[in-house]
Amino acid sequence: MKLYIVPGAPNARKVQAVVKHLGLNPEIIQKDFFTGDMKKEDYLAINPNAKTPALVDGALKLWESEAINIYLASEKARNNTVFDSDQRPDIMRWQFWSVSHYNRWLGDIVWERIVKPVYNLGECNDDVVTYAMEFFKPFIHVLENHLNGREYMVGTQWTLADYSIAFMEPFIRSELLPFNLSDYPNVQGLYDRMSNNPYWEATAVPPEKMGRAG
Ligand SMILES: N[C@@H](CCC(=O)N[C@@H](CS)C(=O)NCC(=O)O)C(=O)O
Repeated sequence: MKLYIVPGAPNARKVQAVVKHLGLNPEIIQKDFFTGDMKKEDYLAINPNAKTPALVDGALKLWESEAINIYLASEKARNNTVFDSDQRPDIMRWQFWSVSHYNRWLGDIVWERIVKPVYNLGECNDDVVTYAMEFFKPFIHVLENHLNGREYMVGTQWTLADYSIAFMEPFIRSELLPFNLSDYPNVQGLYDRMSNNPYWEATAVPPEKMGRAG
């Protein structure tokens, strides 16, 4: 198996951490975020969206981080708990909620307020941030309430749902964001636990290597 990643990129780390959690050992191929590497023809044949992560397993070319995590946990690892069969409906519910609601808007906010200015990719569009915040706020309240009295999104151990929700962990405490995480102590607790999750920690890269292949 080959796993294509951009070093430090949150969606790629989400899959890399699950790979480690499952004890899998695919060949890791680094793509560069800044040089148009993902727009080259050979990579577009793997992922026409020019994004990472992507997985190649024999004839299968799979993109979308959540789909890759489901594939790895259900097809490539035995006896794992991250995609426990009894809890699958609940785990998948939070994966879809993450993609379509929570991280859908948080991603826009992080992109405008942090990634663009910090990596010289253009000016922050504050209209986008205001619009995204209106949608994001009710969802972070849902998450705060859900995590009341819980350490994990589902059940009593790490599942794909936690990786799906908390993969913006490196950005979430930034002062550039238009909200304060400490206003949501239960959500903060999940990110704090994720930052100490050994599989997640093992996928971190130093700031100067973020996005750079090699
Ligand atoms: N929905 C996709 C998102 C993938 C994505 O946006 N990846 C980023 C890195 S975190 C990327 O490759 N961006 C390159 C670009 O947009 O040019 C997934 O979950 O796999």
